[in-house]
Amino acid sequence: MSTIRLTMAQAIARFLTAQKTEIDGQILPLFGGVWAIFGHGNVAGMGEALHGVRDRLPTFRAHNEQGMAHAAIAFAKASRRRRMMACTTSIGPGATNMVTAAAVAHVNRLPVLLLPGDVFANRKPDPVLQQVESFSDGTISANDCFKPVSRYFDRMTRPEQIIPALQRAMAVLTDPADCGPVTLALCQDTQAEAYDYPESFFAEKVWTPRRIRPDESELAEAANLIRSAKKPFIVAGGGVLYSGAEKVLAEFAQKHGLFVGETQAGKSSLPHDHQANLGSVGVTGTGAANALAEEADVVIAVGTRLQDFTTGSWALFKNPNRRIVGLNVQAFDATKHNALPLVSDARVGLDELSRALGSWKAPEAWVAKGREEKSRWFETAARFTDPTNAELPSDAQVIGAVQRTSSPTDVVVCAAGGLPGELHKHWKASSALGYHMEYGYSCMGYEIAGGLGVKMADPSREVIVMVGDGSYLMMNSELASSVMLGQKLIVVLLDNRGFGCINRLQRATGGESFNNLLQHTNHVTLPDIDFAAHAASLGAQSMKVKSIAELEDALKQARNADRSTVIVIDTDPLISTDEGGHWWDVAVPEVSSREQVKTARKDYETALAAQRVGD
Ligand SMILES: Cc1ncc(C[n+]2csc(CCOP(=O)(O)OP(=O)(O)O)c2C)c(N)n1
Ligand SMILES: [Mg+2]
Repeated sequence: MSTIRLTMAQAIARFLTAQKTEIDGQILPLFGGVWAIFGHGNVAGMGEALHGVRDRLPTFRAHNEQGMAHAAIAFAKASRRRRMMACTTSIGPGATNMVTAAAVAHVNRLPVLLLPGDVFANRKPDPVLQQVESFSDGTISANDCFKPVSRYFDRMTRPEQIIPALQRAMAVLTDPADCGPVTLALCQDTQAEAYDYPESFFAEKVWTPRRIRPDESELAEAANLIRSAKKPFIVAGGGVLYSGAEKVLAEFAQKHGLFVGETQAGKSSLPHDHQANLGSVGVTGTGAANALAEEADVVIAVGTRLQDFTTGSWALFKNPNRRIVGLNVQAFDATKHNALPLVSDARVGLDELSRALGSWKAPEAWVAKGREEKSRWFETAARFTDPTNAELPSDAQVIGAVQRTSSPTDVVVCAAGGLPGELHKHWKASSALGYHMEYGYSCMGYEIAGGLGVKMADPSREVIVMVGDGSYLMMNSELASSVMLGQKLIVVLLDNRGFGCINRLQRATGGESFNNLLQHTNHVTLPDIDFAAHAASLGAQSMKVKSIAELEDALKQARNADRSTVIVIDTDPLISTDEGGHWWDVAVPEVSSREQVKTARKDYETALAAQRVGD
């Protein structure tokens, strides 16, 4: 067996360069690059190794470990999980800064390879700078925080351990059902230690996605159930996009007379104007999709985790005889809420299901209802996004302006605040992956870093990041990275001077406006934050606009700009779209001295009665 003597860090770098993926017949590196912020925990080991492969595997310097991991996660999502990135950090704060991002990847089922530095395996210099010392357990380090938010976790204390560990890492990262974050904690001394690695370990490997085919009896049962349906309805989740099932879904819906509601992760599965697409479903759903969801007797849930925003906290699907077909690669999801599981890749599963259904079609009366609901919703929705002269426009009116100046291939990126709900209802996605919403973890601060990852995944598409003032203030530093890397973003920053959506939620649950909008906080001076000046200081172009008309002009200019551009607009914190949507379970206090809370509690108890448990 021929071997090559490398440090463990060099072996990791070399191994990563050998992993390939095939996309549309083209062989590409599986890893689009490595994000790195160095410290004593990785600069000598991983730093030296990454420098050695920089012509084959680029290293990108970020400003915040959470931000760089967000970029990596967004890159994987925008690449339909067919490409990914790695992230290396120092030990201690550099590592734990990345834990929240690990949770983002874990919840959203997105592959990312996290390589935090760790304490010395030989423990000779203990405690090293930034070491978290447990009084009771010598094996614990700061990196144990990654365990609950990693699909696979391992700690490298000997250089040869990386051989099985990387093989297991690849198995997880490329598995459509199990994929998510992999954390390999790299002890600092082990990174620098040499070993005679077998050459075969570094052989090129091309990964192609495994398409899980349905089990025959599950398929037959699902087809039987669907054939019995009078009011069938499809919920399309992120799995549709990851499997590349958009075309098959469109054909399936058309052939069998079915309508589709899209989840946040599933939005853009069908073009907005496809006859079967009723738009968003759930808490932030369109009136059309929710009207059908409420009555549906068979819900075909494709590639969705069925989180509360999709199921209206499990009160949306109101038909007492309703059954669910869970078409999912992951049995954990396929069997949720007593669903009839159809464990399968979305594309293959829909294709085979269609064959099994033959010429079966949903009853004409139900199809007619879907058509009517759709045209009614689009008339209703238009008035929320139409142009306005209002001094403080709503989020929806800003969305309208962005939509009017956008092109069909643009990607809109968002994650938290009031915008996700408004975008889910109103954004008209024309092409697959044109809507990139991180709404599994809805992590404030994902937006700009995520936008950067989306742009790196497909630089040919214009990436428009829509972000609230709260999210922007929480994390904006990868804006500087986007300028440095020449990866242009258009950022539309909606400044409503605080946490608008949580203030509205607080009021809706009977609370007093408290600690959300800046004006309702403990303060000596209310800051008048100049976001345009802030963005300019990070190297971006920026401007503040005073109206929707000015916004549209600025957006057109931004499209021609050669670097990231931030457009700031003041918005109304109190308005959101009051049409469509569904109840969401947010627990209201059982006792309170506030009359408003008592009233809200009564309404809450009434709403809870519609929540289904166990079926
Ligand atoms: C990291 C993180 N912390 C807290 C929250 C809870 N949260 C959700 S939206 C929100 C306010 C967002 O403010 P902003 O970005 O200005 O959007 P707005 O609500 O004003 O539309 C908060 C605090 C969260 N989603 N993520
Ligand atoms: Mg805000």
